[in-house]
Amino acid sequence: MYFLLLLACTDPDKPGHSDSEIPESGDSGDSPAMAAPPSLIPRPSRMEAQEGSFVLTATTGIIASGDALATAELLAEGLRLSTGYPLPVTPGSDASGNIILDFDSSLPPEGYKLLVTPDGITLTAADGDGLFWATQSLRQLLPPENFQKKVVPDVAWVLPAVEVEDAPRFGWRGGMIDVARHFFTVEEVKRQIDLFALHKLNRLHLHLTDDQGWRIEILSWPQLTAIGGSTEVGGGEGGFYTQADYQELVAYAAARHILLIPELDFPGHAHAARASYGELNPDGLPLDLYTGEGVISTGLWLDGPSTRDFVEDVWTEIATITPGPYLHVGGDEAIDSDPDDYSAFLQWLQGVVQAQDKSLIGWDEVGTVELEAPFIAQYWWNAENARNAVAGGGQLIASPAAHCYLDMKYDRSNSFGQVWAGYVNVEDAYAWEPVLSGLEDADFMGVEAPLWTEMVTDEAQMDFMLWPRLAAEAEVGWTAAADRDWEDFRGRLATHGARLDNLNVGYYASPEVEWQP
Ligand code: TNX
Repeated sequence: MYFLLLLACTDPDKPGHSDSEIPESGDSGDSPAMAAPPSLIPRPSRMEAQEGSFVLTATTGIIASGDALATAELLAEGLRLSTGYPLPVTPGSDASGNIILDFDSSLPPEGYKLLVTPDGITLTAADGDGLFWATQSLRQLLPPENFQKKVVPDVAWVLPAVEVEDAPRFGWRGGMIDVARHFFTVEEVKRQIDLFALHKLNRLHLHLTDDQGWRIEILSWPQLTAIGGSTEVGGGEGGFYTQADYQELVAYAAARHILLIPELDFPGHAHAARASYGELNPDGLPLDLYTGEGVISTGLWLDGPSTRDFVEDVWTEIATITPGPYLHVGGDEAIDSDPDDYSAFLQWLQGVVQAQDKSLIGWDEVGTVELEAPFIAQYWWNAENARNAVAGGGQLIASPAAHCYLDMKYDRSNSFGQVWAGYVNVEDAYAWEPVLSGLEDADFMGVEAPLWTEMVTDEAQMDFMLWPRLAAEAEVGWTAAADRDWEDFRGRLATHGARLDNLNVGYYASPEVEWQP
């Protein structure tokens, strides 16, 4: 049922088809311009190529009203930059020569229909998410230069006529950025948010605290950032987000239909907190800051008289500025805590989270604890913990290190990256099934790929580790298992590279892919 491609419209040898002819304006019905065959990532549920193409011109308008307006404006803003066209957004119903965005309540959550004909383009969805994802597909149908941030002259802005009907397999498709080991600025994170959106990823998990850094302002405990945020792995100057910065990221992500998930990692990985406040330590003295690359996972002093007040305070402040329903409490590698103390602490912590009307997420170790449903365990290493979590009424996020840990090297040629979970090349990131045997799709919220940053020091290295592997993970989370095929993905990725190039993404041009120039 998939890919009934009628490629006649893209045959360069057919009379009247030449990529040197740039249409001037207006009606695109029998445009001479050549459209590339549709090639979308993630792969949609159904796509049928049609005869002809649509040409975006100086007279194209975008038609939307009500709840569709914000998405229409974002689409217009993006396309104005590269095309230089006015692309006015107005209410109305006349699709001819225009791009029309509208709602259709019969479609599934986050799903959409995208119809490109020579006369106009129609995007419909049941909800704002679906409409936004439809615009991301639309942009992938345009020439890759549409991703530039400045006007690109002499491009025929042609889209192949096509009918797409699409909806995701999982409602959770995410990436995690560890801003604790190395700090990344608001602007750097926003740039990745845009890239997430392009791939229909809808969750950004920020790992905000770890042994080497505390990255979020806490008004009631200001030394967390003054001291704990003052450095990072390697001893650089570190940094932190003010609460206003954090809220700016939440809003920027939300406008792109991405939910931000904050993580404060306890009871392990708490060295930066204990270096910031003496009262979190048995001898009353703050620890020395830790700037090493290796995992030490200093535990909280669980019996300390201030420790629970501290944890409750920081979570209360974060919950107040987090509109989403999830708080990620960490819970991994609690090597300093005895299992009973760990359980008691996690159960207490779930109460703190519930008091804020939120749901708890933790790394798979929380599967060893009897928690109240609903809760979510993020499966990264121990499948038995993950299964225990499900048996206890929890759900899972699939992040198995061997497929999802984007701090691993792709292959032997890479000069930096971890190898403890093996190499993770693009095929490893793509060709895996998130649902553990014996469990069901419904046991899984979805898929998330973490980028730990002990070895990732700057934006260029972040780009290299995330892309194109995160595009592979996005398809694992979005596309039905039966519609996924590595050879097919590899072919589409070859085309996708030009999009990433136009976005100035320093991705790893893995030799697994025959990248198109
Ligand atoms: C394990 S995964 C960790 C992190 C490290 C990562 C390095 C997890 C929950 N904990 O603290 O950064 O390995 O690959």
